[in-house]
Amino acid sequence: NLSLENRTYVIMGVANKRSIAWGIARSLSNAGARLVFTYAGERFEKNVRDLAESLERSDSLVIPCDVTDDEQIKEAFGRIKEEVGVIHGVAHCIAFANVEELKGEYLNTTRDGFLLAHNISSYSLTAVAKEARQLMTEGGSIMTMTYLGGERVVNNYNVMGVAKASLDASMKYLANDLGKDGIRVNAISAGPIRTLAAKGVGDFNSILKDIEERAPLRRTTTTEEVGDTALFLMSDLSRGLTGEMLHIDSGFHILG
Ligand code: 0WD
Repeated sequence: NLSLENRTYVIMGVANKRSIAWGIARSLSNAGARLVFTYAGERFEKNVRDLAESLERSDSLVIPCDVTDDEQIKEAFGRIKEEVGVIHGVAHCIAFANVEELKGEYLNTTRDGFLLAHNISSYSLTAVAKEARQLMTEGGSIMTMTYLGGERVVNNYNVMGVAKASLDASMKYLANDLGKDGIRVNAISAGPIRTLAAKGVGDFNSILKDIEERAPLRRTTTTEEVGDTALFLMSDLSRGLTGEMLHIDSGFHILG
């Protein structure tokens, strides 16, 4: 069933109340889960603590974890092990690229910008899965957030699209590695949502408008829709699903 009672999930990537990670947190929390939040740096700490305290359960753990630093990832999961022991899943909702490289021609991507986007947006899933596996002794579910721009060209998405393609492939290789431990790995490909990260993408408003006009459901995606799909992925109802990408995008991806 859909209940997550007696289970603990790590939510990575809440920046503010518009974050997709926060939509996921609310859905999992409503299903009875205990949550651990990780945040990128000090400037996010208060936001994340305030949001965590607004949940019905008051036993959330809130800890720092900048995913560019292997030591911080190790320390974060070490603390999670001490405080909660076993975890049942991780929601990886983290991405970053330089804003100057999210417009114009992809060709202008710098080596540093390319590596930065791939480091934070793609490699981090692998680094996190490696630590999480050790705490997922009862099996469970790891999920990440991706976007259509990794499968085909979306104007201005540029280096982030290339990083998402790498993330999507990592998700499959991780699913293959971790399946034998009863750990499933999947991705949600969300339609565009107005968040802090989305603000960096050039001409984001026209992307949203196109969805409203042409997507089968004729509306943009909400963080609640993504959250409820994450709940499915974290629950036993999805026990046969791994290595999969689910498009929660009002059906936009089927259009030519
Ligand atoms: O349209 C959208 N908003 C879509 C987002 C459509 C499809 C997918 N996504 C993806 C994003 O690419 C990302 O992977 O969903 C994920 C979550 O993004 P979001 O909710 O749209 O954006 P936001 O609320 O900004 O959360 C992303 C967070 C960061 O926020 P900032 O504002 O700093 O970019 O990723 C985290 C941080 O909290 N983050 C990091 N966390 C740990 N270590 C790091 C880092 N080094 N860098 C960024």
